[in-house]
Amino acid sequence: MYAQMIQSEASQDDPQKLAEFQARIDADIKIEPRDWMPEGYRKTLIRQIGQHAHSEIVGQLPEGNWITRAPTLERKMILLAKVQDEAGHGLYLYCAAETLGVSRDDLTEQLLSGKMKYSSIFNYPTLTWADIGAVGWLVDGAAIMNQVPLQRTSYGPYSRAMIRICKEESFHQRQGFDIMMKMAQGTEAQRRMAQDALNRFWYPSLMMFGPSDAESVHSTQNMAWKIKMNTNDELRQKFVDQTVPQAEFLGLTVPDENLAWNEEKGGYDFSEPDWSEFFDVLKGNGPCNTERLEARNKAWDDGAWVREGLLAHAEKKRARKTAAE
Ligand code: FAQ
Repeated sequence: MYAQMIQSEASQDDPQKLAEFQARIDADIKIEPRDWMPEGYRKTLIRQIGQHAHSEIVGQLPEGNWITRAPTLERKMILLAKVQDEAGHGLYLYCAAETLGVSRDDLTEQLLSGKMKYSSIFNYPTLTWADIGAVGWLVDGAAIMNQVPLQRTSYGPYSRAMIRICKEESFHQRQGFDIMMKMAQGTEAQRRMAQDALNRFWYPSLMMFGPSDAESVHSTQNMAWKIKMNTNDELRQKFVDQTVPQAEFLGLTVPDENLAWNEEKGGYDFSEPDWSEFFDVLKGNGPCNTERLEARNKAWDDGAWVREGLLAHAEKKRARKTAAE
């Protein structure tokens, strides 16, 4: 509880402290766990890092679904390694959140009870092997677009976790693109599966960047605090500009009739996702929300004996140490 230990409530309104804090942010000096920080900064970081960690953990489920059905031993090994990487990312991020005075158990409890969010994208199903290509290419592609700037985020532990995570995510994106290449250059049926995966994952991937800037609740304050480095729409535009030529290279069609290069802005014009669908998924009504939470709750319940065993072992060790003293 570092942050809570050193911050009195009265100091929260101290204009000098607030000004000094903002000056550090403006000078690109990282904020570390023991530094003074406004309560709002701490809370929004716990929210964002916690949601990010949960996304990595829940994000294992759509791909985990295909580990036993990967088409070759090599593909199975690659997918297994990728899913394990996502678990690792979740753990770094829970550790980063813990430095802000929240416990991992608290965060887990809030995920399992549906109080805390995770990325909307993981509420969509992976129906075919091509979907695993689309997840790596588009979902990891969108994740990287968002996370590369976060390497410069103002909170030290989050920024350092991002540096490590981004290295692994770029490998994930390439393996997804490689699957898409094989499918797009394969038989007619494989090419159709690749196109179908792109059709279904395109708009949910655009939604990953969050609502439009006009609807975003946290962007203005979080950009001033350099928790967020870009707006949701800026990153969405960059993602479209990067991904459309990749789809063309694959010989696939982005499912958007309004997609057109705009010379003046130096980027593509494109259709907005269906935002009512996005907010519906956030409310718990996506195709897989119930299934995802049930799977995480089951994993938690099935692991009770491990936690009990570890606690009993720790208690035994503590008792032995006390007896020896
Ligand atoms: N899904 O005011 P804003 C990955 C919520 S990692 C669900 O714009 P903010 C790796 C938002 O929380 C993917 N909820 O919010 C992987 C807020 O609600 P609240 C995760 C969303 O925070 C790949 C409300 O809407 N990445 O994929 C979403 O400023 C493959 C208003 O929105 C991160 O978490 C959404 N898509 O901006 C794993 C990156 N968008 O909390 C496995 C870090 C918005 O007030 C396989 N996070 N909301 O109730 C961020 O950069 C930001 O939090 C944003 C949202 C950009 C996601």
